[in-house]
Amino acid sequence: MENIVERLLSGDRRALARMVTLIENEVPAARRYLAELHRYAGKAHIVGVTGAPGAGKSTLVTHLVRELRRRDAKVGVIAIDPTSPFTGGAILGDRIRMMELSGDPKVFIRSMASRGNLGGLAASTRDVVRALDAAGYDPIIIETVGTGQAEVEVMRTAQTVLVTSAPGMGDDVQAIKAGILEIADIFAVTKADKPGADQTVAELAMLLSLDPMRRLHDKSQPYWRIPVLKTAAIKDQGITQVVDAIKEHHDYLVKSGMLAHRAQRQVRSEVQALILNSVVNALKARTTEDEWQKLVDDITTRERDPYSVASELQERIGLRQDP
Ligand SMILES: Nc1nc2c(ncn2[C@@H]2O[C@H](COP(=O)(O)OP(=O)(O)O)[C@@H](O)[C@H]2O)c(=O)[nH]1
Ligand SMILES: [Mg+2]
Repeated sequence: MENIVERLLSGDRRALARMVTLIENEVPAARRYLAELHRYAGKAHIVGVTGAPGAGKSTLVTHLVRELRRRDAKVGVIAIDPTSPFTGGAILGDRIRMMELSGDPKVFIRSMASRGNLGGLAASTRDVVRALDAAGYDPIIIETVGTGQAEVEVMRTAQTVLVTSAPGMGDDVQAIKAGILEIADIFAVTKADKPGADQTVAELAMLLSLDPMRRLHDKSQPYWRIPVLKTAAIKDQGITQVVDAIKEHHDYLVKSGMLAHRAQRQVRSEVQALILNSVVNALKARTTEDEWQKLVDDITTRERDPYSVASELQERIGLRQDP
């Protein structure tokens, strides 16, 4: 049998699907394959689509994929389900809608369950992106709900982040204020066929005008002005504008040197995360849950302190003590 890496690189979709499963199941061999794939990746534009549940992300993504196909792109989609992949009506709806596209050999769609620890989801998403990228998919779209630290972490993998917000979801604008604003490169007010879309656009534009970077930026440097676009996916309106904005943002990232800068930052955090992960795994392999519980109890009852416990455990996994 030919090597899975070679088959993936030659465009075999089954090999790619298999690789994604290996990544999801954290099969140790996956790392070896990914290490080989690394040098073939790095070409794709990675686009994150986030927003509250029901904001219209999946519908928008489906239409974006259609438009990208019209432009002859080979598109990858990673949809991160907040629940298990086989439950939930909305998610089933997503799957059916997206399945229409998955008959297309130049579209690869995969949904991943957001289980596991905080760093785990971001790491496996990054690995799936790497596999799709090496297989020649470009752009790669990652859809995830905009709530929770794990999702924000996932969005860091993206080079361009599209934040969606539907009209009449007042809390949504609040949520955006609370943190998503910093990661947004493009805003899309979805369901613009419904009343209140213009008001949501105005609210977002207001929020963006408060962006301090806008005043602080060096005028001689390229500057990205975050666009607020309106889409009515069910009427196929505003889709080409979003695809154009995604492309323009990519051009901006290249010209400003931000793409290279972000790539460097990504690599730093990835290597650190890999080390951290192996330390945590080594610790888990050498301590039983009972023992761990006992230590936690001792610290909470003040019989022991966290520093000496950490030192002891560090030593057990062969890590040098802090100076
Ligand atoms: N009126 C209207 N409804 C939409 C539009 N886009 C999506 N929806 C509906 O909004 C609901 C949630 O959409 P979905 O794409 O699953 O949202 P997600 O949870 O953010 O992925 C579904 O019932 C969609 O049919 C739109 O452009 N206009
Ligand atoms: Mg969805």
